[in-house]
Amino acid sequence: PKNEWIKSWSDNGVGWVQLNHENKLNPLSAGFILAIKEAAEKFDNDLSIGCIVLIGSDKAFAAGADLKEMVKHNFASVSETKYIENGWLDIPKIQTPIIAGVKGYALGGGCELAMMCDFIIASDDAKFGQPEINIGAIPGAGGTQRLSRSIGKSKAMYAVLTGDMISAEEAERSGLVAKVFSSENFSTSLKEIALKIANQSKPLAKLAKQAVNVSYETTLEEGIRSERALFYSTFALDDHVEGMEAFSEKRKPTWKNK
Ligand code: CO8
Repeated sequence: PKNEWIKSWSDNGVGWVQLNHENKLNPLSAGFILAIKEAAEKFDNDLSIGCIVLIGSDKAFAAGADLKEMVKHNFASVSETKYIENGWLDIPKIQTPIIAGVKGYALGGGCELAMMCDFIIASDDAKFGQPEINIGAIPGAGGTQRLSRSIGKSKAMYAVLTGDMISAEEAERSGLVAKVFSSENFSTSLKEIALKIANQSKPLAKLAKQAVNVSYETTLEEGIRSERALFYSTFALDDHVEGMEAFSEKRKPTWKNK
């Protein structure tokens, strides 16, 4: 893992992971994605952390797979080295809420990495896209699947077949991005959102995340059954009792995180 390309720090229950490659476009090589995964998993295992945020540079969240590495691969080597299986598949398994904070480019693997997070907050200069078709490939780390589920078939097909970039404004309009902020307000607003989530009851936030994620993976009937089971399980938490009591006593809850 290329840990030297990661800057990570925690602040008031928020775990920050910054992609900090010397090339500000953050090309995602195999070693870099492993380091990103390790940094995120470290925060996921830290009980003081209630929200993880992935960010890049001012120029790019990440401009995709490291093309200087990818050019050396052939069919045998991508399967033998588990090019995608190593690292990429672990990021959606993070249980702590995880936000992608996107400034600049989020292209190819960079767009796929952002979509693996629970939601995306963008600066108004952000540019999303799956340009793989222009370099002799197609999206390979979930892009065709997550983009379709996020913005619908028509817009996903348009993006994947033209390779054109999607502006922050269009990304918000079509639901790829939860909120867009002007580049001056981006960092402060991202911090406020992360802090708000970090201050929720940690077990409740994880259950809520798990419940929403089921909607991606199964039928409506199965999803509703799963949601109900998770909802009933919240009644076993001290924080459920605290939330109910705080409401009747007209005060703010003090979460025990159990
Ligand atoms: N990988 C490696 N190096 C890159 C990459 C990249 N993805 N993107 C840019 N660079 C390098 C350039 O080669 C250049 O290096 P040098 O100075 O040595 O020539 C330097 O970064 C600066 O690049 P530009 O001069 O092009 O910078 P601009 O600001 O003019 O343009 C762009 C920025 C628009 C981002 C442009 O660089 C670009 O189009 N990059 C390629 C984007 C792309 O095609 N991404 C998709 C990659 S494919 C992919 O992600 C497949 C995903 C599959 C899963 C991932 C598995 C690991």
